[in-house]
Amino acid sequence: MSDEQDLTARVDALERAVERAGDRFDPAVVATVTTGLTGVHERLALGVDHTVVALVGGTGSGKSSLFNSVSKLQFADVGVKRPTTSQVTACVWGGDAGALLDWLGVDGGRRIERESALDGDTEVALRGLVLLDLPDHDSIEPEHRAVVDRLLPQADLLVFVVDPQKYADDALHTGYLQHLVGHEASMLVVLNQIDTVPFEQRDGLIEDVSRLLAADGLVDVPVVAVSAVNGTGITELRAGLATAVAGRSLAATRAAAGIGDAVRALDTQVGEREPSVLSVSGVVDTLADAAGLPSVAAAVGAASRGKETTIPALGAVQGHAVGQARSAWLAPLVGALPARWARDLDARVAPSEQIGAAVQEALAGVRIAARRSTAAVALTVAAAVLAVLGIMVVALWVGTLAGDGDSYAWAPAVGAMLLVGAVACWLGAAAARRAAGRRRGEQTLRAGRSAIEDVAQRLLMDPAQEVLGEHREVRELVATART
Ligand SMILES: Nc1nc2c(ncn2[C@@H]2O[C@H](COP(=O)(O)OP(=O)(O)OP(=O)(O)O)[C@@H](O)[C@H]2O)c(=O)[nH]1
Ligand SMILES: [Mg+2]
Repeated sequence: MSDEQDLTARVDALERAVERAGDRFDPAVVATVTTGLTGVHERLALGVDHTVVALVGGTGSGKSSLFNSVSKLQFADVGVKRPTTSQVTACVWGGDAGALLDWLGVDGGRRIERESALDGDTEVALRGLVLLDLPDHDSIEPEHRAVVDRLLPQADLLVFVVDPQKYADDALHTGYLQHLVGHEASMLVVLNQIDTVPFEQRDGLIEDVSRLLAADGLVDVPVVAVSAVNGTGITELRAGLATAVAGRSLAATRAAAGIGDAVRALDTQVGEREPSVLSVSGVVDTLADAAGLPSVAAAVGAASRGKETTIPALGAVQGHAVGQARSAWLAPLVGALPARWARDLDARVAPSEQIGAAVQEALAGVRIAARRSTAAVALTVAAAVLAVLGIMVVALWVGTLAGDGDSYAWAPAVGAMLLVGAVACWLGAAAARRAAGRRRGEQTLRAGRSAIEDVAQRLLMDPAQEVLGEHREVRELVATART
C-alpha cells in the first residue's frame, strides 16, 4: 500500500467513526477533528507520494541553470537580465502531479515532465520528484519574495543555491537560514559556479560556507559544490535529491501528524474497551419479588396440595422497585463508559415506567391456578374402598365368633391386609398431594420469572448490547487509524 492509500484509509476510518458516534462525541472535539481531517483530505487529494524540492537563492546564483542541469532539459529561463525568473517553474519526474502543481500555484505553461520511460533507468531514482525553480528571494520585485515565502513551507527539501560572490549575503542568512534551525534534515546548500573558483581555493571556500551556516545555528547541513555550466557535482546533487525522494514526503508526514492529532482527540471520546454486560437474573429476582410472585407461587402450591386457601393476585410492580433494579443493573455499564456514551445507554434502555407496565402485562399472561393431583384423588378413593371392605370383613368375622367360627377362619388375615392396603393408599395420596403442590408452585414461579426475563431482555439487555456494539465499532475504527 502506498503512503497515500494508507493515509486515506486511516482518514476514512476516522470520518466513519465520527459519523457513527454522532452526538456521543463532544461537538467541540468533532469540530476540531473535522477541520483537521478536511485539511488532511485536501493534502491527500494532491497526492503525498511526491517529493517537492525547491531551488532557493539570490538572483543570478544559478537556480534556473541548475534546474536545467539537474533535469537535463533547457526549460527554465536563464538570462542576463536580473532578476530573470519571476514565475515558478516545475519539472515532475513521472506520475501525475497536476493537482499538486495547481495547489502550489505553478502556471500551466511553466510545467514540464520528465518521461522516465525514455531515459531507461537513469531517472528512476528521482521518480516522484517535483523540482521547483523559484524566483530570487532577495528580489527588487516584492512579489518574488511573496512567492518564495508561500512555497517554502510546502517543500520537502530546500536547496539553497549560493554563489562564490554572494554566499555571505546577509538577506539569505538573517532572512531565511537562521529561521531554519531544527530543519537541517530537510535542507541542502549548493555552492554553484564552482568553475569560477581556482582549484586550490575551493576547499577553503566550502569550509567558509559551512562556518557561516554553523554561525547561523545550522549544523550538519550538507554543502555541495557544483557547476551548472560544466556539470561538476551535479551527480552528487542528484544523489542528494534521490535520498529525499526515497524518504517520506513532507505532505505524508504532515498528513500522518494530522491523523495522529485526530486519533488522540477521539481517544478521549471512547472507552478503552466495552464493559461486560451482566445477566438480567438479578433484575428478574427483584421484579419477581416486587410483583409478589413468590407468595403467589406458594399459594398455588398450597392450593394444589388441597389446602383451602385463596390465591392472591400478582401485584402491580412498584415504580421505585423497577427504578432501583434498572439503575443497579446499569451502574457498572454506565460507570465504565465515557459520559456521552453512558447518557446514550441510559436513554436507549427503556424507562422504569415502561418496564413496570411491560412486566405487569407479561405476568397477566401467566396461568396462575391450582391443580390437584389425579393420582392423589385415585389413591384416596382406593384407600376408602379398601378400608370399607376391610371393616366389613372384620365385622363378618366378629359376628360369626359365637358360632362354630371355623368357616371364616380366613377373615382376620384378609381384613388386616385390606386395612393395611387402605393405610398405604392414604399415605400415597398424601405424598402425591405434596408432590403436586411443590410442582405447581415451582411451575408458577418459573413461568412468572420467564415472563419477566423476556421483558428484561427486550427492554434492558437488547438496547444495552446495541449501544455497546456501536461503541465497539467506533472504538475499533479509531484504533484502525492509529496504526
Ligand atoms: N560560470 C558559471 N556561470 C553560471 C553557473 N550557473 C549559472 N551561471 C550563469 O549565471 C547567470 C544567472 O543564472 P540563472 O540560472 O539565471 O540564475 P538564477 O538564480 O535563476 O537567477 P534569477 O532567476 O534572476 O533569480 C547566467 O548567466 C548563467 O549562465 C555556473 O555554474 N557557472
Ligand atoms: Mg532563475
